[in-house]
Amino acid sequence: MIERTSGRPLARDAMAYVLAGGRGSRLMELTDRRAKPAVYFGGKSRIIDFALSNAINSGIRRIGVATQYKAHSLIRHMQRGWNFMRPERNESFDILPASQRVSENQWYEGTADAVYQNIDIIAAHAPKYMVILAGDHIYKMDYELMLQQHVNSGANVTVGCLVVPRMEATGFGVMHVDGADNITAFIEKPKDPPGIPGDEGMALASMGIYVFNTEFLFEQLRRDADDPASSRDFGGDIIPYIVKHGKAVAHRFTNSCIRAAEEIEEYWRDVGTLDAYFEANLDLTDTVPKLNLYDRDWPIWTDAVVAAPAKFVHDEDGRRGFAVSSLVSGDCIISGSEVRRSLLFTGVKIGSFSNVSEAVILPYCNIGRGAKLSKVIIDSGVRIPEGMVIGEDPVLDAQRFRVSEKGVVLVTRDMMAKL
Ligand code: ADQ
Ligand code: ADP
Repeated sequence: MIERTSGRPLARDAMAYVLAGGRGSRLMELTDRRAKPAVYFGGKSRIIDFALSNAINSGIRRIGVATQYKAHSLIRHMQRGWNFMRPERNESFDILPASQRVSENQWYEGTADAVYQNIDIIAAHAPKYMVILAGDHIYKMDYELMLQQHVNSGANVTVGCLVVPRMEATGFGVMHVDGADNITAFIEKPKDPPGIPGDEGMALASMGIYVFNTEFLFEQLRRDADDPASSRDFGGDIIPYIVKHGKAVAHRFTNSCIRAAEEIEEYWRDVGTLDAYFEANLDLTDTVPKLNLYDRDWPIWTDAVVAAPAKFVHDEDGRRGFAVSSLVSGDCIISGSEVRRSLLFTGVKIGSFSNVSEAVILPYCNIGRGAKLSKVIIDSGVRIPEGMVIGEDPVLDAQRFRVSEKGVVLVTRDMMAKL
């Protein structure tokens, strides 16, 4: 862990640019109606709140968010929850849907194009540094430390990276570094990822987050736009080019992840699949989770809806309603039923005689009397009929709902409507 140096934070001269256009198709029907960054996470947040909170908590006050795929839910969330920047203090929050600003018939082609098409808007804010972020990862990180390394090393680009098991690195940009963490090679999503010399079982993977000097970034984006062979992607085109022709430096996540209660939170998850999403949510039900949502020094901001307090009541027969090892949001009512190791988002109502365990239940769901749920993800607004059992019979579940590789059952309103 590197300590921050004193003086004016570099973050005040930076703009965070969050790429939030991807669908996240491995989340299946959970991203049928919303982009992956808009998917609910952790009891009351959405996935994008983590990158945005990191930016705010790092001291960044200019933020742009590029949206594309099914952006309505995401845009609504940001308008409600993230609209507190003050232009008179040189702060800004720009939502930048792919809006064919450069050419009449062009959506964002790749991640680099999602920045290129908004160069004029970024230039108007005149940031000295650009912090390019992915809107779909769960982690807590102080970008000021990455900016400091970027300036001190004189790099053209600084790439956030983490160490992952080599065979899990096929979905990442994988790099080699020298003794000073200069990146000497970068391969996007290799089929056979190269290991770390001396530690062949592991690989150094890009987190898909980058720091640039703004002028240098613009030069690269313009050069890339003139290259007909480019796919307009940071990981596929821009970063490999700079590694070859300039100075690219790796920034290790371990150096800037957040210290909470004297523990370093070296926690980063892509939550790209239903199983990873389910497990990362359930991680939070541990007595001492690896990701601390209760750290007042590094809060995860979100759209705070007006909601009545969560309530736990006896049913008419005196049966206790309770939840244990669970996160329960506002507007929830648990009546005469048991909830264990679960996350109930805003407005979930659970009827008597129900038994809920290992469940991620998104906002405004109704669980009917006597229902039995285990190992489930219930999408927002679903009504589970009285007495329905989910999570006990994999064959029946697979006929009615989506079952993940590890046996987690996803239930959506559309699936329920077809029963
Ligand atoms: P991927 O994970 O494949 O690789 P990619 O699909 O390029 O990521 O998306 C990166 C981010 O950009 C996501 O947040 C996504 O929502 C957003 N996005 C994708 N297409 C977009 C578009 N057209 N417009 C706007 N936003 C868009 C990247 C890097 C790898 C790195 C991993 C780490 O390329 O090198 O290892 O991230 O997860
Ligand atoms: P997302 O879940 O991504 O926001 P939707 O608009 O499909 O996208 O989900 C919201 C669901 O929750 C809808 O069924 C909607 O009726 C319900 N909902 C949202 N806000 C409220 C609210 N304040 N009170 C009651 N129901 C709500």
